[in-house]
Formats: sequence, structure tokens, C-alpha cells
Amino acid sequence: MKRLVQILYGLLAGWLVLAGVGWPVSADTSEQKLAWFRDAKFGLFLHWGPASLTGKELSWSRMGARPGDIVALQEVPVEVYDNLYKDFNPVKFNAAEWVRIAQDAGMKYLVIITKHHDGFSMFHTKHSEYGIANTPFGRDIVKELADACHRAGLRFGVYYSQRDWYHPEYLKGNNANYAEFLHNQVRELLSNYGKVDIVWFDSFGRSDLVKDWKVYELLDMIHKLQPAALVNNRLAILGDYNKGPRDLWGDYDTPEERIGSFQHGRAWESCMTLVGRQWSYRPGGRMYTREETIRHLVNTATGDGNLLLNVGPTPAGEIEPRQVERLREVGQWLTRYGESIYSTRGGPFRNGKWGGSTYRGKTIYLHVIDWGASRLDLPPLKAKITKWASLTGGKATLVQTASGIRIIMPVEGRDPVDTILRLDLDGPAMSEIPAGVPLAVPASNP
Ligand code: FHN
Repeated sequence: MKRLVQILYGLLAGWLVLAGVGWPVSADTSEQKLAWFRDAKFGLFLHWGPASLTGKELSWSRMGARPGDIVALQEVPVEVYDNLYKDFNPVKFNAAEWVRIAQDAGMKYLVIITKHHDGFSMFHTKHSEYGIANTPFGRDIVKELADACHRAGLRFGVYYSQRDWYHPEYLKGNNANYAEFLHNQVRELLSNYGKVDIVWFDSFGRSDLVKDWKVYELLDMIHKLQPAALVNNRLAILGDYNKGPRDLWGDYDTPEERIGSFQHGRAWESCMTLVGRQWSYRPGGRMYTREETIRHLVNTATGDGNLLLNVGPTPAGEIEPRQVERLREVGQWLTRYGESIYSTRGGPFRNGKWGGSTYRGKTIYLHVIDWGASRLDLPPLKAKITKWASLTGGKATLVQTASGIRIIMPVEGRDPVDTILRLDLDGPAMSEIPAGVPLAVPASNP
């Protein structure tokens, strides 16, 4: 009966999302578990491994027939790829330095690759020889990062790929043996590295085999070993996120390389590369500008989501100086304007090309990215604006009437990245969108 209710709930929720109504708050999504995540808004994703020695894409550059291949990326012969670890010696790796870089960027959590599709374990494991312990470096990367995060008060997440193109039993052999291997490694990660705040799965390759991998037992193990850990929506099958049984959807959604659409009732996090649309180290790849990177963060926050921004460290164990500088610039912006991002929720106005809004208590922050012709027109609020100010300067005028809000900001007063206006209300901003459906913004705006 419970499963039927869950399926019906899932169908209803899916319809609501498709209808653009938004996601109803699911009774079984633990909002208190998610509270820190919703407040944090911004995390660091780290895609790293011996593949960084080639500058090609982690796992995907390894040649070999695989289901759903992106053949174009395959450039490294398997026998070369699978022996890179013998030369992997990132002597400049300093976990405390990476944690400092993340915190200087204003990031509140970190997710590290522990094993990607290439099957290489970046942690000391009893269940595979193909891992960091058998490199010239030898040290347990995951342990050093976990310890540094715990010391610095940065939330710690582990990425673990259920797909494993190295393991002899994965898809080709006895999947029950692969399931045991997978469960054993996840148990190690959740037992040996202290508190784990996020388990970031990255999908099984084929839905027809999910049952072989005992996904429900895996979920039970996680809840027993790390009861407060969040699990993303990639526990089960590739591409079919949020279509299988509701209890496999995890705690939040994970739009990738794009800004997720406005969604209020169910948490979400856009994961995005900073350089070259490649997850692992890509020397010379194009890096997002300061403006683009800040806008990625603003556009996720105004949609009520998080941004997990990815860097690919070098084979020497450093984060490229140019990437460190970009992250530092975002951190400086957050030092000045973080009140409009951290511990806010997205809305009450629906975000779009014009920008968007965030709110906390009786305060709304407008993030205006495109003023269009000359002004911003917003729909009416129930609450009265008691005072307002521009956090980014400029001399604007604001008029609130029963038919809406009109804001005029002269060109010279507009911030080239994000003009932030703070509106203080005589009532809670949340009461403007009780069902979590954002207020539509007139088409007269961009
Ligand atoms: O194939 C992986 C990819 O390499 C990367 O790890 C991303 C990060 O979300 N996940 C998979 C693609 O969806």
C-alpha cells in the first residue's frame, strides 16, 4: 500500500512539475536534514585522478566499448589509461590548502571523487588493488581531505560512481559480485572518514540491472552508517532520474552543466564545470569569466537551488592559479553581498532573463541582471515595502501600488554583473508564495 501511495505521489508530483506548478513539499523529504544544504548554496566539486596526467577527460577518455559511449572523447588506449596510476605522484597536494581555497571562495561544502567510472579508488580500500595506495604517492587523498574539512568546519561529501569500466564483473561478469564490491567500498567510505554530509552517486549504467546491485540495501546502509547524510537523486539509474520509485529519488535533484529551473518544494543543485566543460584537469581550457561564474551562483539561488562548481586539479596536486583566482573573486563578491544568497530561499518572483529574487524572513533581495528597456516591473505583493536600498549603489526610484512594483535605475547606477536591491516588508516574504509557486513577472521585462 505504501509503495502504491508513493507511486501515486510521484505521478502527481511529476505532473505538477511538468505543469510548471512546481514541486509539492514531499512529506518524506526531511527538511531538517536539508536545512544546512539549503542555507549553504555553494559547494566545490573536485574531479581528480591519474587521468589528470593526460589532460583528457576523467574516465571518458579511456578507450573501449561501453554502453552509451561518447566515442569522441576516447583518446587514451585502455592499456595506457589503466597504467597511468603508476606515474601518479601529486606531491604538491595539500588538503588544507584546497579547503582554504574553497572557504575563501565562500563555499560551504566540498564533494570529492572517490571512485569515478574508470574504477580507480582515490582512497585506501581493502577491495581493490587499483587505487591510490598503489601509486608512488600512496597517501589516502580522501582521508586527508575529510580530515581537513572536519578541522575547518567545511561540510564533506563523497562522489562514488556505481558505473565501473575497470571492474571485471561490472555488466560483463557476475553482477552480484560487483554489487558486493560496490557495497563494500561504500561501507568503507561511510565508516572510515568521519562525518560524511553528502553521498553523491552518479547512476548505474543500465536500469535493468539496478535490482542486481541491491539499491535498497545500499540506501539502508547509508542511513545506518551516516543517518544525517544527504543522498542525491543519482542513486539508481542513468537519465531516468525521479522516474523510478519515489524512495530512490534521494534528497535533491542534480541538473548538470545547466542552471536548474525554479523549484521550491524539492531541493536541487546544479553541478557545473569551471573550465572547458571538462570535469577533470584540462590545461588551456576556456574558463568561465567572473561575471558568468557569479551569475551561475545568482541564477541557482534565485531558483531556490545550489551551485556545485567543479575544478579539475593538476597531476602535481594543485588547483590551477587561474582557477584559484576565479574562486577568490566569487568569494570577494560573496563577502560583500552574501546576505542576499546565504540562508535565503528562491523567490517570491519567478526568475528569468531579467534576474530573480531571494528572500529571508521579511526581506526580499532583487538580483537584476537585465533591466531591459529602462525599468523593472514586478507583480503586486500582499505585504507593504517599508524601506528599500540598493546594495550595489546607484540612485533608483521604486513605486509600489496595488497593481505592482515599478523600479527605475538609471544606466549609470546599474551593476554590470548583478544589481542587488534589498526590500524590507511589513510581513513575511514566504506568505507571498504559500504553495511555493513563484509570482510571474510581466513580459514587459526581459
Ligand atoms: O559521466 C559523469 C561525468 O564524468 C561527471 O562525473 C558528471 C558530474 O555530474 N557525472 C557524469 C555525467 O552525468
